[in-house]
Amino acid sequence: MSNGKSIMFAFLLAAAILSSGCATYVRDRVADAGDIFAATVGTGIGVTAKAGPVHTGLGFDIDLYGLRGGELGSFVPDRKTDTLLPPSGDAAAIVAAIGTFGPHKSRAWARGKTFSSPYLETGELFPFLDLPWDNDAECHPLIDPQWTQIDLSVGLIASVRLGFNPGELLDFLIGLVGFDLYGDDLAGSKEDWETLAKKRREKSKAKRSMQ
Ligand SMILES: [Ca+2]
Repeated sequence: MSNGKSIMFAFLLAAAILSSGCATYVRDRVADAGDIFAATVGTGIGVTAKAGPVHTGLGFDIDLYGLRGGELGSFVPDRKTDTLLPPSGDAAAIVAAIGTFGPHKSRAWARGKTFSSPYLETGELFPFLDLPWDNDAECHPLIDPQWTQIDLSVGLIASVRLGFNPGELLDFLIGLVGFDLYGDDLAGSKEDWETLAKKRREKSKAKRSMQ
């Protein structure tokens, strides 16, 4: 192979490696950006507000469409999955509040964004607190994304939710230089969600054992 051909080959190889790495990087940064804000429309009545685990209001809502937990699209329950509870919604009666987000074995689940109130799993209610609960909670980051989520929902038959998560903003910003605060950089991966969720849990466990 001549020098010219060798240089061209090396250039093409570097370009191919770089472009595949870049595509993964870009997909993960786009996914991180999508976690920062929530904006959904749905159905409900009254007002609910949440700042991390502090959750109150008077009313309920069910998300139908929009952006929440990095997912953009429909939150309409899938009849085929036998879901008894809506996959995304809040209910609050001043001191008692519950919330739930996202079906298991979804992209949001693999990225550690799904949660339920303990009430939905154990029947326990805590005054003004809606603690994020998940089967995999012990494997979540020490600061779960839900600890930094701020949401406001207003409904009068139709409902609107707006949310902001400063923790996810930090995850996005430091993600630009290659650090994954919430262990959710899976958007560039090609494996199925269960495999990815397992990997995230193992990564979180390893991080915890080092702390
Ligand atoms: Ca991230």
